[in-house]
Amino acid sequence: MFGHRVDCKSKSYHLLIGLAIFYLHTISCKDQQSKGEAKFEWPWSRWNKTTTKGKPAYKNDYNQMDISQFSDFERHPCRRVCQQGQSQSCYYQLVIHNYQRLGPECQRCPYDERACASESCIYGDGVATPVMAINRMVPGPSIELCENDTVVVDVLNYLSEPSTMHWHGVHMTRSPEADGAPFVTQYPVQPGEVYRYEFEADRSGSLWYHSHVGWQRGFGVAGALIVRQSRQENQHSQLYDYDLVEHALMLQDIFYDRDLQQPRNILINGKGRNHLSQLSDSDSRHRYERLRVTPGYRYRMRIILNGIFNCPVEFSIEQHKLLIISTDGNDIEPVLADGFFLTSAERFDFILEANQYAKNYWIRVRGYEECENRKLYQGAVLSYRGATRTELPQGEILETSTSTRDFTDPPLFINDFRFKAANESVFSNTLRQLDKDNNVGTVALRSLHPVPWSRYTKFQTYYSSFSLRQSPNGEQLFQIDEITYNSPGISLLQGRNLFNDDGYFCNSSSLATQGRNCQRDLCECVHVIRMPAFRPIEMVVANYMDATHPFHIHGYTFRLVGQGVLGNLNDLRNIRELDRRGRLSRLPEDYAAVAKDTVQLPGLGYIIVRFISDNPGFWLYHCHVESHAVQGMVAVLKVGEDHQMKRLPARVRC
Ligand SMILES: [Cu+2]
Repeated sequence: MFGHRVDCKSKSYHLLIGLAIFYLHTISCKDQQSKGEAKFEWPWSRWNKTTTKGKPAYKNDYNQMDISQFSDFERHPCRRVCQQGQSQSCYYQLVIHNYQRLGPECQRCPYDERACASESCIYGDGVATPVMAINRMVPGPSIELCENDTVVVDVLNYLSEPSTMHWHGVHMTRSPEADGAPFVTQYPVQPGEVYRYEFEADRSGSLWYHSHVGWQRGFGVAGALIVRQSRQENQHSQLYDYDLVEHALMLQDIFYDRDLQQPRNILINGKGRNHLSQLSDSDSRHRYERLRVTPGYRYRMRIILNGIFNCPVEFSIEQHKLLIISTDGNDIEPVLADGFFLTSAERFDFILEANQYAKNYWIRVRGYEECENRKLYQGAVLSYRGATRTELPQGEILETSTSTRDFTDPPLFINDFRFKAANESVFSNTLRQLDKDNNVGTVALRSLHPVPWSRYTKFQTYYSSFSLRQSPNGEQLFQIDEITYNSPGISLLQGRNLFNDDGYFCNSSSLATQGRNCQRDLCECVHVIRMPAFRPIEMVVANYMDATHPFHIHGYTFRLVGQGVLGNLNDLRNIRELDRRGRLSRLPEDYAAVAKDTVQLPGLGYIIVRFISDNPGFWLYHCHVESHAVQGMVAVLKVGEDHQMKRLPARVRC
């Protein structure tokens, strides 16, 4: 009891100090504002809608930059064959700046393919449109590391708006301040400023990096982050001969100009045909990405979807099978398939055996949902040594045959986002789906590693929901737990000792305690869900919308133990009730559930994910469709107590 009182006293003491600092801070910010300096938004500022409101001042200021600052890291010393116990310290400089597709640098490219390779030309699909580039590249340069390398990246913001960089898939166990979540783990990097990200490559796999502010990812601020293992540690090393960085493909649905309403194309490594022209796919005036292979060898390929709109894609290669070995950087038991689906931020690695007649083949990407409405698709060229280097495959990209097999044998695709409703066991449903449609659902994939808990582990379950509602003024509000996220004004990790959580945060239970009904009222606040550290955690997330949403959390890799569609019964009240009666089934306890950091939350369906909360901190939890996240489909997981998190200097800032 005594201890408790002391604790309370010290808490209120801290709170008083915190309030005093806030007060002083607000005063000084007001002073600065009156002098016409930086504006301090307090207490709430909406989620970083930087590029949506008003027209930002786009300056083509890259001309003044020192060209020697740019690098594609092709000769970087950390690009090497990984050896056990030989980690390095790796330094990179990323300059983010405004740029243009089909700018003056590309004048000769439409007539001469070789001219497109000039280092300063971003040809894209041949439509002039503003982009945000990294080191004059879209997507940005690939970073290649070995597991356990120490990474130091200076990000120079030459944009005319704030920015941050998120390292998608890196757990940031010892460096939460490098996670790149604006006002959660850091203050945004202001125009003209540099921020140094220092972290350890704490796991291997196909990871990526991207801006976490506004629509910058959609303007092109993203790149591949490939972390390899030594041959001894790599359990799939026997399956392939080559793992080349040029075989990493970043797919992106893009918009034109600053029209953020709709996707206009899908690009593969920033290239491809446009859909404004009537030219056939195999017309030599299109500029496609080319992947070269030599007959008889096996190649590891890495596919990353930098998805901006609700635009899942289907990936396949003409007349080739894909041996799928990894998803989101996590190795799985290999599955031989004809192709796979990706929603935003998901990755698949596969092995392609160059065992077909030596010619050029189409690599095919077909868009669905919002991309299907506009009939968007894209191609790249798989070019065998011996085939004509400049020639394109014959025929149209999507019309060519799917498989090398006989057509009576239906093609097999994995990770299909189009689920079928079923009230029964998810797992038997998955197996039946395998049977009927010959497709493998995400939940049926098997990790190479058993789950890190026992069959007797008791999980603490959190129920959560993704939904959409209309505000009275017609604005679409995307929500988690029927709350639209507002960005705080004080970065949560840096300022955590300066505020009282209960006054600063909200979540469904705190709002219910206050008598707020978020189904009726509009709830907008700093949505923070608290979880204890170092506990087995389970999240059951329901989707109230027809569309699939890519569920993503920072700081963790989780295991997917359930995924299904309940249709009209898919609300949390029903799901809780089903669960209470033991009818919301999970995979068997001994099943090596697939490990992911982003997973499809099916339309009118649900997912069940599990992880051990061994990484205390503030971690974003959000939909990875950019257009949904900027409209509020975001929350924060506060894992552990303030004292369990890394000590960082408390900072407030204008
Ligand atoms: Cu979404």
